[in-house]
Amino acid sequence: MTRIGDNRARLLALYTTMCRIRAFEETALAAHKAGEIPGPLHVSIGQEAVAAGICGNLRRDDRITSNHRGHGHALAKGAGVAGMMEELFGRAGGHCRGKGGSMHIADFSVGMLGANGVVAGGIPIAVGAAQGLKLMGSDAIVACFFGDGAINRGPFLEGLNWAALYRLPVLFVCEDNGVAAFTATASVTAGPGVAARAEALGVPTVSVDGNDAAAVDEAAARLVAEVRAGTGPRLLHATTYRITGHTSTDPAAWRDPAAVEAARAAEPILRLRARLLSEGVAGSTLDIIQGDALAEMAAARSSALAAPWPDPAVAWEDVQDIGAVAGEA
Ligand SMILES: Cc1ncc(C[n+]2csc(CCOP(=O)(O)OP(=O)(O)O)c2C)c(N)n1
Repeated sequence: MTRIGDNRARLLALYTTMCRIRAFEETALAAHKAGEIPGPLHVSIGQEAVAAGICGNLRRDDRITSNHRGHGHALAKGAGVAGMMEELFGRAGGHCRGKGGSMHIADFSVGMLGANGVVAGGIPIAVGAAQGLKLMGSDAIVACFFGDGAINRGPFLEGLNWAALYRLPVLFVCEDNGVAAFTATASVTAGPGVAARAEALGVPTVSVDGNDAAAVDEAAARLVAEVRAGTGPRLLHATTYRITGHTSTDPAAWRDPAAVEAARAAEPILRLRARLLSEGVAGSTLDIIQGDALAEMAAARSSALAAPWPDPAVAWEDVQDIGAVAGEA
């Protein structure tokens, strides 16, 4: 893939996606604080470059699976903002009719197979989807997002093993923010980490600065092409930093304030902005992109607040094993 000539457009597209993710999550946090959203949110502020860089290299018919911190993945893959916001607000027009909330947003129309509250739960789903695509003779691929905490769960081993054995079209993406909820991941992880584990299973791995959107984009372009060509799974290890606490109710007092301050200075949107400015893009152009993103999300918040609640009669629809739930088993 040649980038000469279209490089600035690519960077601006990345910037736009990242600003939209940041604006969505900041708006959602404000709505949560105002009591408009039931249940906590897991936001990805500081990690936006990974979602934007990967999904910018995917086709609409490619699939993704996500984790509990999935707003950015869904948005970058093209999920509708109104449906996402309404889902957080528990309204009938949400992508999952208001039943899933923040941790379970799915939008099959754009290949977003679902966020997932179970750590590592998206990995077998991605592998199964990839096997289905391969059986159907499709050249679509699956990008599978998970955190560094997920590599200590069984589905990581099972999923990578199966994908490698059957040469399935999966790009595994480990967003390594150094913590699993509140715990330093290194303190609970044996051995050298995710890349070594993947390589041991024969899954080629690339490591990248996950706060450098252009670097993620470059790496993703190459890996997506390899996976699409049928060479089997690949893994991208993207190091990043989650600026906020674990959930919207966590003030993150456990964080080292100096580390947070350093992370704010090195956060991916500011970094890409600096690069675009240095390449001659006007600051006013970037301000407009940011302002548009904020306006889009503010409008989605107002609409979600005014949107109808689900009919209580549908509460038991979409529920597995309904007999047991209703006490009839
Ligand atoms: C199977 C399972 N075990 C425990 C939890 C509780 N839990 C929620 S998020 C989380 C940490 C996940 O770490 P990571 O995937 O690195 O993402 P992070 O939240 O740190 O960004 C844990 C242990 C869970 N949701 N699922």
